[in-house]
Amino acid sequence: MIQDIFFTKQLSNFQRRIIDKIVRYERIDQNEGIELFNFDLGLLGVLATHVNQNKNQNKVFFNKNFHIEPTNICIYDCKFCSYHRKINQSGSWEFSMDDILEKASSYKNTGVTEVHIVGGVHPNRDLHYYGEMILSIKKNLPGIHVKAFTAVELDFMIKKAHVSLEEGLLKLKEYGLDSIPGGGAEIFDPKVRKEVCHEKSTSEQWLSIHETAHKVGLPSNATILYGHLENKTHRIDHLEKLRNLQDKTNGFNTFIPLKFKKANNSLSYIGEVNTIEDLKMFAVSRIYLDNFDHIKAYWPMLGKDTTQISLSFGVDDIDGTIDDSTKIYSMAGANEQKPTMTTSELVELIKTAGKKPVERDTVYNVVKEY
Ligand code: V47
Ligand code: SF4
Repeated sequence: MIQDIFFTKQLSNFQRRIIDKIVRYERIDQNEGIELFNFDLGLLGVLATHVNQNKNQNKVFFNKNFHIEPTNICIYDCKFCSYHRKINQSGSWEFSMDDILEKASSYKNTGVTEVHIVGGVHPNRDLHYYGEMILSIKKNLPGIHVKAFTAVELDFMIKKAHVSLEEGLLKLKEYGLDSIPGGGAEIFDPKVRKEVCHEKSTSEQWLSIHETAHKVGLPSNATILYGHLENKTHRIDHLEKLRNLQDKTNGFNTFIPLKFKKANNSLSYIGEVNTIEDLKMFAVSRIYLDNFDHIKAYWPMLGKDTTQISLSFGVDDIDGTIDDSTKIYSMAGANEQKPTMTTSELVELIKTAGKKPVERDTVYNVVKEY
């Protein structure tokens, strides 16, 4: 019995009741979620693996993808962000439509199934500009899945085009948008959010954009930015809001905990949390989000070693090949400064962790089993 393992440890009655619920796949509440962070790491790994096995068995998913970051010019000034610049500031970039098409075309016949587009909130670009970008990319790469724009970018580009949220999302879908990535969620607690990114879309706006996207048939991902000013109560509050929305819409594909990286930003003084904390965050997310099928570790940020270990802490997805096409994390001091992994490297990483690699498309249809 899985419970027998735990009775060799010193546990309170409260902790035993939580374990009992998890073992029986019952939903835990917020207080129980907060208590999980006090659990021994090994125990959390066993519990998260128990939940994950029930959902994904031994499978670990990855995809073949690349990123386009059209600009790092941004009207906002999030304190954790190392990436944004103002127009004409040194280090800023604005790719032209031709640059973007050239990049997209270079992936012809490479087997990539997804392009992930994300960038700064540019003051002069509205949804029609980005819609044309999607149209042209799809002309060059027919059949590619376009996962694009955080809720924060969408909020701005839709308002700039003077249409309602629903009209804007439908229009982007018409242009060829297929799904929405999970960025911009940061931390939903209003006080901490105000501290780390006071100007940008509120938590309510983020949730409403994802709810409306699900309503019009655009699936999405969700994230949390952890390891800065938030505490475990804020983390569980964040997960609770996502779990509630998922109960309503069932539109989220996956949840991605993003570890705060400290280089070159205004929160550098905080430092970074350690690997134990990372693994706890993955395990608690896996256990708490009982209505999410997948938990993703974003390997360029975590590094290959921690990503591999995360597979024993509830993670069943490690994102994609990426092909050195993102700067958000390298500029913040990520473990992988030139993030590229070939398919065989991804497969090897998963196999040496004792798991079964499965290439997926963005919405988790199986492309190939290894
Ligand atoms: O919202 C910015 C984060 C996010 C830092 O949906 C930082 O598949 C850590 O959401 N340290 C954008 N994180 C990227 C994102 C994402 C990434 C990979 C896959 C998916 C997906 C989505 O990056 C931002 C913010 O939370 N971020 N700066 C930093 N210093
Ligand atoms: Fe802009 Fe995004 Fe950076 Fe915030 S995190 S400053 S919205 S690019």
